[in-house]
Amino acid sequence: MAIERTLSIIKPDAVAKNVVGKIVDRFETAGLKVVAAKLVQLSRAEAEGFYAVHAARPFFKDLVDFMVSGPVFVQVLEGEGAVLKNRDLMGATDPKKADKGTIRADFAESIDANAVHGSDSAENAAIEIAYFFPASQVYSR
Ligand code: IDP
Repeated sequence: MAIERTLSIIKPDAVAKNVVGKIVDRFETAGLKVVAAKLVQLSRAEAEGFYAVHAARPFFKDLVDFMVSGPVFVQVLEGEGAVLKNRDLMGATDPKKADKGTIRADFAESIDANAVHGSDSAENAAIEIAYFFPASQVYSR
């Protein structure tokens, strides 16, 4: 399988719960490497831009309100099949439906406050990574 990169965001609920390290440990244990990372307070415009694909959805305002409610930990993960591997580690969008042992099953409260974001395709990963990090701040290793 090809070496890929994916964008991961540890959302405000998980940052507030002080489980950033525990979540990063899941990625590292699964063989993914952190090749860029920062803690950032998103502006409304940044959150709206990031989730623009969901702008017409009924939950859009709640989603943006939540994403600006506190700092998020944004990182680029690199490794074999990183996009799918991250999605498997995250679990289903609704933590009630997420498989046991996944990040959302273990750390998320609800479909709104669901601990993590992960790119859903290699194409979207490239767009999402560029949204947060210039190429010079991604350190392949
Ligand atoms: P994903 O994060 O698992 O890829 P998406 O369908 O891309 O899920 O939705 C983006 C985010 O929007 C979700 O992580 C969740 O926080 C929020 N969301 C999705 N569906 C709903 C919903 O039905 N109600 C409330 N929030 C939702």
